This record gives sequence, C-alpha cells and structure tokens, in this order.
Amino acid sequence: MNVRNDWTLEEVTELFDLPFMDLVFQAQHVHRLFQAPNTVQISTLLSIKTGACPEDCAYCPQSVRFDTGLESSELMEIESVVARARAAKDAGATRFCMGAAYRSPKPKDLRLVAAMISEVKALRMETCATLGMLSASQARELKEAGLDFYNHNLDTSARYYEKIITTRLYQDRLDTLQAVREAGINVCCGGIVGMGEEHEDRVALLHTLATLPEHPQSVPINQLVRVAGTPLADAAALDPFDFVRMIAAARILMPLSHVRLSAGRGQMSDELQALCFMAGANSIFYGEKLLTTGNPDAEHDQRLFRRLKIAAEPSPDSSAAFQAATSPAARLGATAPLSVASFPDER
Ligand code: SAM
Ligand code: DTB
Ligand code: SF4
Repeated sequence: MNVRNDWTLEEVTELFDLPFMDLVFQAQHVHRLFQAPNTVQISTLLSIKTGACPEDCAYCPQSVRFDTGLESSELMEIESVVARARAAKDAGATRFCMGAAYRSPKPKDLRLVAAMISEVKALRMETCATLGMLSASQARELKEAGLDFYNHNLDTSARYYEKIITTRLYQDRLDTLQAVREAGINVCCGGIVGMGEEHEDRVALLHTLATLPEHPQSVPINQLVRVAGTPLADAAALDPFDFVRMIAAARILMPLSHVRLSAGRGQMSDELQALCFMAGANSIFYGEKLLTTGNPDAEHDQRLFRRLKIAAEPSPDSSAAFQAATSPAARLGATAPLSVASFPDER
C-alpha cells in the first residue's frame, strides 16, 4: 500500500459512503500498517497571546468582533512560557504548542516568539507554534529558532470558508502552508467539524489536505467548541459518528500522519474517544485548557489511557524503545510494548 497524494474527490466520497464498521475497520487496518498501535502522541497547548484578534473567524472566542467575555492579554514573558513548558513536560507532554491570536505576527513579536521556541527546544521538547499567516522569511526565522511544527488549519472546504471567515482567503492559508513547508518545518494542518458544513465540505477539506504536495505531518480534527457570543454559539450538535468518520477517513488518506483528536474532547465520553483511537487518532492535546476553553483534566486522561492500555509516545529522539514500537513487526500488527513510555505517575 502506497502513500498517495493523488486521491480523487470520488475516492474520498466513496470512503465517507462506506458503512461505518467497514470504514473504521479499514482505518484500523491502515493504522496498524503505518503507525505504532496503542501509542498516542501528547501535546500541550498554551495561549501565549490571548484575544483581541482582528480576524472574524465565526467559531473563535478570540476575535475582537464578538463579545465572548474573554479577557485579552499581551504576549507572555519568555520565562513564564518556559516554566509552563517545563510543567507540561513533567506532566508527560512531549510537544509544546504556543498559540497566539494574531492575523500575522509583527517583526518584534516574531523575534520574541523565536526566543521562546529556542528555550522550549532546549528542554528537549518538540516545539509547535500557531501565530497566523507567515511569509517565507518569517517561516525561515522560526525554523532557525528550532521550530519543529507550525499549526495552520484550513478549517473547512474552500467553498464554505467564506461563510466562516471574511477577513482572509483560503489561498492565504495555502500560501502560509507553502512557506512553512518550504522552510522545512513540519506542517500541522486540519479543520473543524460541526460548523454547519455539508457532507461535501468535509469531503472537500480532507481531499485538499490529502492532495497537498506533502501530507501535513500532523492533522488535527477539531469538533467545534460552541462558545457563547460567537456566531456559531448555537450551531447544531454534530452526530458523534460523523466525527469518527472524519478521523477514520483522515487516517486512510494520510497513513503516515499523526491524526489528532483535537478540540472537543471535553464534550466527549470516554467511549467515543476510544472509538476515535480505534479509527486511527493517535495524538491529543493534554492538560486542562486548550487555548481559552476547557479540556479533560490530566488525571482523567491518565486514567483513560490506563484503562485502554495506551502508552504516551516518546518524542522521536528520546528513546530506543520507541524505535521498537515503530519497528516493521509493530507496524504489521504486533502490539507495541506498553512500557515504551508512561505518564510520570505510572513509573
Ligand atoms: N490565530 C491563529 C490562526 O487562526 O491560525 C492561531 C490560533 S487559532 C485559535 C488556531 C485554530 O484553533 C483555528 O484555526 C481553529 O481551527 C481552532 N479553533 C479556534 N476556535 C475553535 C473552536 N471554538 N472550536 C474548535 N476549534 C477552534
Ligand atoms: C488546533 O487545531 N486546535 C487547537 C490548536 N490547533 C491551536 C486550538 C483549539 C482551540 C479551541 C478553542 C479555544 O480553546 O480557544
Ligand atoms: Fe484570530 Fe486565529 Fe481566532 Fe481567527 S482563529 S479569530 S485568526 S485567533
């Protein structure tokens, strides 16, 4: 089985049209061919600059245009960010993702964020940032600072995008993704489900992601967190099985990528999350807060992982045991050793 980026819209549509069990079965099969089963990559998010964003993304509590009661704050001090990264590492996270409510960063802010990245990298954590649109030279500056991943979501289909955001174009997003890719930074790019989009929009989003010149190394699938005061506060609830379908299709189309069960876990049962892992999700945000909204607390996630015998995936450079977990035998379906990594309280 090859990794392809020439998927047709018809092929993606056919996946979505499969009976649910066939789709999840196929996704789990692909998962075991290409990924280490029973391991999940653990990222922690921190909002390093909150609110007062000039963009009008209809889902977002941080837009200056909506009254969501959110308190905005300036860019955090480097020392405070590093302290939070260290705490996240001590709690078991291997990647630290710094999010800022910018349309695009100003040169002075980019320099400060670059300094944060270098210091977090020095903790031997993987670094990730999400700062809005970047030019090619800004992307290179972040790469030089040691940035491993840049998160920049397409969010939905090109067609539906203009119903959700009017202050920038889909093409702007694609241009930033290109700048990031060409700077040699891993791309983290996915979308949101539950914004009132049609079935075709979900198909089109996954088709766009899976036909980029390279698949994003990380694909976050967010369930809309409905925040009071945003235009999508009263969006219709999503059928949970449709969310699982999205994860399963992403897994099949982008077999080498980490698929992240991203925002929305706070509203999901443990059983639904387990179904998402079954369908090929192998990354989560860990810690009680996403950027501005809640996430399951760390103890709850540790318990869930123990119940499912899921291990935290170590950062790529940290352990020989991880290589065992990703060995050809493991990829062909042998169960990964559960001892490859554990949360600190299990040692
Ligand atoms: N301002 C930057 C940008 O938009 O690229 C970075 C931060 S922005 C908050 C990062 C991503 O968070 C968005 O692209 C969107 O996919 C996701 N997001 C924001 N609000 C959300 C919500 N209420 N529910 C689910 N995902 C959300
Ligand atoms: C992503 O895809 N989801 C994260 C991260 N990338 C930056 C953000 C989720 C935000 C949920 C709403 C909030 O907490 O503000
Ligand atoms: Fe601003 Fe990003 Fe929120 Fe859009 S998603 S309003 S760009 S912080």
